[in-house]
Amino acid sequence: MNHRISIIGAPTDIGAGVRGASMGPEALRVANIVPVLEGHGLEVLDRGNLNGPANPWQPPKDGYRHLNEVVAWNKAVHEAVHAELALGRLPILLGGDHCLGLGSISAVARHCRETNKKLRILWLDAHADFNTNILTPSGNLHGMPVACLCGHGPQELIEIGGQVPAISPKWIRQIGIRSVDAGEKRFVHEMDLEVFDMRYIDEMGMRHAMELALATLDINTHLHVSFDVDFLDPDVAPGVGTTVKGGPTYREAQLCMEMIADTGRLASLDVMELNPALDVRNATAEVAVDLIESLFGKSTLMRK
Ligand code: 6HN
Ligand code: MN
Ligand code: MN
Ligand code: MN
Repeated sequence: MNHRISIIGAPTDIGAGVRGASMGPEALRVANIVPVLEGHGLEVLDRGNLNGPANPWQPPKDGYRHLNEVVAWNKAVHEAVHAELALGRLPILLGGDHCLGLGSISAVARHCRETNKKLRILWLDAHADFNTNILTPSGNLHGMPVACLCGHGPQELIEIGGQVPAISPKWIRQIGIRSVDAGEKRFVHEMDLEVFDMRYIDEMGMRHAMELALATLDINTHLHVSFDVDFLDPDVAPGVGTTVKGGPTYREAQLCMEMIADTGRLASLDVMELNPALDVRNATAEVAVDLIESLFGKSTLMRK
């Protein structure tokens, strides 16, 4: 794995339905994300925070809330993430809400085109984030980034990566899903997304789900993890805007991260939707940092 890490903060809640994810980057820094990663022998550069428009807190227009502002933030994220990849570094995007996964992953996809890499995306989330302006019950763009990446969304957003669609649905594996809107569910099936939902994890276990999600990686694969903190059970991680009961336990989440680490293929990461305004003494930020530590190789004594 690349040992040169760049942290990029994107302090906005522009795509969310609840305010507060804009404070996520600072809460993750307070929870020691930088020294924790340095403690594992990684070289960490904190690039500071990106800038973008304020949240005007307006109702949706044509099924999209704050579309212009979401485009501006995603352009900033796209350029920042791509710049770090071009320098040969491993970017960690600290959100911010999950609409920014579009900017981040479109940058990763562009980098993979430029360097002839295969791309595999693990989408760890309670939600599929596969809505469109027609299907959405909320108009919130953090419910739409996966659809946008697959080419279904407003032109100014889907074209940010320079190629439409930015990715193929075949490159994604979704894990932990347990809240999908009715129209969104039909669209997930229509596009044939590979989803390891909570029912699957209950029946088959996290280990089997991850074995399948990580199958067919090879030496030429760029592995991107988009970690929506609401992936976790709310008992473990209350500090998110859209909690959904019945998520992975602390140990299941650790196993998920450890199995990703074991592949040695992790090459970029998003840590999204942490909402310090809803957290309890920064506990969710600390759990997120703990899991990120496992993602970068912390393991129990049984392994070297
Ligand atoms: N997230 N499916 C709901 C919506 O409004 O589209 C919730 C989306 C949540 C998005 O947590 O990143
Ligand atoms: Mn440690
Ligand atoms: Mn999400
Ligand atoms: Mn979510």
